[in-house]
Amino acid sequence: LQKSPDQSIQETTDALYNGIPVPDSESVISSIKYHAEFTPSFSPEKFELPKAYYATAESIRDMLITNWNATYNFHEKMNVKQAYYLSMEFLQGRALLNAIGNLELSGAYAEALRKLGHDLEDVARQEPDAALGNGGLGRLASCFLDSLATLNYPAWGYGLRYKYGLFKQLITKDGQEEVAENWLEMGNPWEVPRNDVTYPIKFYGEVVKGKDGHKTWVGGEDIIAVAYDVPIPGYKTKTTINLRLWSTKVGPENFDLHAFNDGNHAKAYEALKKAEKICYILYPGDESLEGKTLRLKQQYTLCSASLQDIIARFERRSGESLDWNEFPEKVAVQMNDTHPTLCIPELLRILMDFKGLEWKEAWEITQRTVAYTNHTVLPEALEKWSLNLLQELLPRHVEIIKMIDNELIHTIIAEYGTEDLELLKEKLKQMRVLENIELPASILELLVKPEEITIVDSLEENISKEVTELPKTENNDVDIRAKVTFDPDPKLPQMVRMANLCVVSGHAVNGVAEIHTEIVKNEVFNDFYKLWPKKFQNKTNGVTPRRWLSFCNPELSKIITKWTRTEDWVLNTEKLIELKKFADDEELQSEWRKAKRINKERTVSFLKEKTGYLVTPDAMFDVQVKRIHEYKRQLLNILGIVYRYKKMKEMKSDERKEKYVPRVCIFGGKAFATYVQAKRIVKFITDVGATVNHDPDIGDLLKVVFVPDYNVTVAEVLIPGSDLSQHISTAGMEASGTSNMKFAMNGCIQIGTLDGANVEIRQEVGEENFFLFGAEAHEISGLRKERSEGKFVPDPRFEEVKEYVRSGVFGRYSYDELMGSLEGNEGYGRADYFLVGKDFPAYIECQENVDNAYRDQNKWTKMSILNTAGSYKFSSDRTIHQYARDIWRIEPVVLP
Ligand code: B1H
Repeated sequence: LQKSPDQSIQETTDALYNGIPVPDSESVISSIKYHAEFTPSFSPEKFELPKAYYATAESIRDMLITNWNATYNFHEKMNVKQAYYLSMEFLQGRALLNAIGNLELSGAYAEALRKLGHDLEDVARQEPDAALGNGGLGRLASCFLDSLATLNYPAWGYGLRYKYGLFKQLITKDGQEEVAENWLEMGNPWEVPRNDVTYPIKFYGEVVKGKDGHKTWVGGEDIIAVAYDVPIPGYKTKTTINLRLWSTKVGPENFDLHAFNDGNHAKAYEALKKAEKICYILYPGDESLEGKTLRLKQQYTLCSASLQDIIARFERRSGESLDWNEFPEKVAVQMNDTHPTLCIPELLRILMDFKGLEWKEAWEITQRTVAYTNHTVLPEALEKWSLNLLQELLPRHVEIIKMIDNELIHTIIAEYGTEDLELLKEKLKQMRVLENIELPASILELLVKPEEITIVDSLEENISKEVTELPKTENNDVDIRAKVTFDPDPKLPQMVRMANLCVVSGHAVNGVAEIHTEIVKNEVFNDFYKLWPKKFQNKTNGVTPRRWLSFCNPELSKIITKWTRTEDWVLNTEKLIELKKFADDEELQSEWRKAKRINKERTVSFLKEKTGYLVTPDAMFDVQVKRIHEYKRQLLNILGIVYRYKKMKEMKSDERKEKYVPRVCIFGGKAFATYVQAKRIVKFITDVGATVNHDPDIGDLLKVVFVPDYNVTVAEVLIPGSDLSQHISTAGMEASGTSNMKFAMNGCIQIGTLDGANVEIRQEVGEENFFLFGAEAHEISGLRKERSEGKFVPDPRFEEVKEYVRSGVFGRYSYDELMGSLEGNEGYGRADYFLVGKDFPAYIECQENVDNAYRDQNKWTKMSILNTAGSYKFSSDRTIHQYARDIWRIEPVVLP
């Protein structure tokens, strides 16, 4: 009997919902056919790949929706405490194979599509990469969502639905070129617009004070945020959580019909354009930010819409028994870096101005609700906003931020006392939320005798009556005031420090790897750490073993399952430790090598397709893929390659082959469009490749390939197919890194510095299975000082390699700036701030050790196995359990 498509969808979803083993390929076929016919976005005659993709995705989405609704309803009914992960970035990548994999329907879908004339892999390749993020920070958010769903935690993600995600990178003869990528062009089968979930968002305007002292923010620009929901399925569970992305539009009242009727179309659409612009594009800065109005509008849109939504849900779930003091018992808000900081004043504003709470109560509730994750200690990445810009755009929030600053000032005074005014002044200067802004008069009143005060403040309401009425004294006023406060420097901008705001307001502050958290506690936020030591925690990052091992590396996964005798490792990565026992087993080693070989062959075809270069899988694949940044030191890598090339050229053919292991050096990563130095590095790498790859003396001994447009999907191919991966940042500068974890899981050995999570990876996989080199974090400032004092003596090999580059071997492009940046040459920037010269000799020597280790394939394979075994700790499941237990205090909820 032929089932109607509706029937089969129902059966499929029922089966899933009731935990009945998987639907068969026949019901999958009906559901795909149904969508091909009844969810039309393509012409009816054909069933070609794009259409097959959409129909397949829609058929999967049907199943997700059933679980998604069930999850939502159950959470609603149980009224459990829920965590909300607020992030300006979610780097989701492709969803189809992930969803099919999490639902354990790979077999059924592959078979169904085969019967329909297509290959599942080909169909999956039709999906654009959802790149609503820049790099590690955004990808971490996406891994967290996968773990939250998998572990049945009641949690949601909140973000923005950018029309254009991260730019697409083209590599031309001039280096990197950026083009916009319209990932939504063909429609997005994974999102559900919720036209009934909208919130008003205001910008500009002014604050008016009613007779009762009640503040209202009026006037300005009004727009509307609309929810788009994306289902996030867990692995082997019905739990399907929600990623809510906001888009922006205007209400009909904002369309100027009069202007339109008068023929002034530009004016008619003005408000509309302004609103839509907000979610137009992801800011492509990684670890740096320009203080632009549009970015601030984006941040506020995320915070305001999400908080209004969370509060509405809390009120609805509370019903009759609404009690605002219960809010932190039901809601945990996690801020992914400082980008969503505005949710702090926004929560306070709603509680005070709309729910009628007093400051003290609202402040306490807010502190118990929000927590902050720090992802970087690079000074240029610590977000600050101009007070003027904030004042103009969000006047009420600035009042509230000043109140928070005031609370902090009181805490600082209580801590340091008023005896040593110089010390106090210093601490206030460093710790306040507001930078370069006069102390409120009410504070001055506390610090000095009334007759010594000059009134200086702007914050009218903080000046108590007694103080304003004090006679101003002539003698010594200014001097005494200068002791306790500091005059704002009119030449310097007045700023709001978002990280300080987060640290004061959050009940928890966490770093993302042990060494990073130590730096956060002992350096960057040391003053705050001394005030509130218990607030500070470490939560070492993790990655989802579903996407980053099970699905991207089926070859290796099969072997792991065979030798650990269970598929359990996908959920309990501790099971990977079992592999240690067999690290010397010849049979496992041979299977392991075969799997790596298959993955490398896949990389070979991929590189051929994307770059035209044909490389041999017999060579060692040496990979560095990440955003291009000076601190990540792609320059150290490429200079090491250049040195190797130079030495090879100086040798006779036989000698060369004797000394060097054949290598394919693979680079990938995007440079921020206006980061000139990073773009020079991209150009340099491609130039080296162009020379080396065509050098007949060298042949397969050395190849240098820059893979264009590195993204999640590219990573899923490159990581399983690499032998060696590089994580070589200047120590102390990479907060964690997460690709290092993915490489370890996939049995790649690392060459790296003692930085970020490398430290913990090395601990887990064993020192002998990690190639370590370079200066350590505690040495860096001393080394920089030494350098600036002209005491650093560079290794002759470093001088040699720079000279070689300058001689023009790699073409006519001027490398003076790039090489100059590595020297104490004022004209070219920072006198090797990232210590490439210092670490260069250690690096090339370490690379020789790598060669030697690789020659012994049994040894290498053992190291590879031990890397996978030791990677168990770096599952984001572990990380999420720790956040849930130590910060959010939420419990898993398993659907009945
Ligand atoms: C990380 C960022 C970041 N840290 C500003 N900070 C951005 C800063 O658009 N912006 O303005 C975007 C991103 N990203 C990364 O976070 C760290 O560098 C990695 O070391 C870390 O692994 C990752 C996740 O914690």
